[in-house]
Amino acid sequence: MTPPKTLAKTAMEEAVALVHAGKRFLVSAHANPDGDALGSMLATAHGLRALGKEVVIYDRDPAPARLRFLDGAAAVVTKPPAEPFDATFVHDAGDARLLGEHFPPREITGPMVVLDHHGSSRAFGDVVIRDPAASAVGVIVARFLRALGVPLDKPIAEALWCSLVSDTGWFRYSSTDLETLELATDCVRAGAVPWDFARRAEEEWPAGRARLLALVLGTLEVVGERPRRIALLTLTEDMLAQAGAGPELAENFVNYARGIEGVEVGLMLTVARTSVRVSLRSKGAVDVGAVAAQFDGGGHRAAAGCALALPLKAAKARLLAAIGKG
Ligand SMILES: [Mn+2]
Repeated sequence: MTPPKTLAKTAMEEAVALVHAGKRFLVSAHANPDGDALGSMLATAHGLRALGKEVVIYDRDPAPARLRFLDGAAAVVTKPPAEPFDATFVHDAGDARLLGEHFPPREITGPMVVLDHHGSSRAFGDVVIRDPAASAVGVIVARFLRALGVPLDKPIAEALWCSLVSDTGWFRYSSTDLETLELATDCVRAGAVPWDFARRAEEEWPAGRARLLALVLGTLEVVGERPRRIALLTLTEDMLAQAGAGPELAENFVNYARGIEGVEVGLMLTVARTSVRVSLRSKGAVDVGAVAAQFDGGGHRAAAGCALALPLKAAKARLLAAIGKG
């Protein structure tokens, strides 16, 4: 039996219709954009411009310095735009709070289209294209651009490549699937050069990152018994000052904690004045997204984040208890 035809449009069709109906669009992503947020929003922006649309890219924070070589990355504006748009495309955010406190109001944004791959309990947006199985938001943007009939050119391919490698850990996490690898092939075919990107994004760190890593690794604690061990790293403001580094240089340090034999969950705790920011990484047995959600944070099964308004010692105890039960 053929299923009954419905008149309801899919979210993808609604998003495509908004593009065709409009002229001027806002493109955005979560604050402190990472490689997936930046790459996916740049790819959407390039795709909309290829269709002759006017695009403003806004984020609360600028592109990370190491990714500013990407076409369009330096043009991300951090001052909230004040002129109205026909629609707004938001990337990699399952919670409107992640967009930052100054995100433009509805009168400015127009209808909000959310392209995201987080399982979200705080969903927002008028049109939501969500796929928690997508390895990166770039995969969803590629589907969107295909639906719009925009071919991959070199700037789009480089932006999507950035998104893919950032969220799959260079194609090694469990989310890496055929669609990811086929899209990666398409990106290379369209002009993305893997070593060019890797060299500029990952082989040109300021020396302060190495100095900071040395200090942070000195804090390593491993607790619990195999195969349910938990490894913790701690980053303090003193360490940043001593290393002459900003907190953005600590990106992915948490992977050193997870990458220890017998460890199931790696944590990095960044101590601020009144709270502790936590990055959580799991090898798969523990759902750290659910752990982070207990503390009003979020993320994925294998990678998540949250903040606890507690002193370091108390924050550690709460986290270890939550993971023990997880
Ligand atoms: Mn992402």
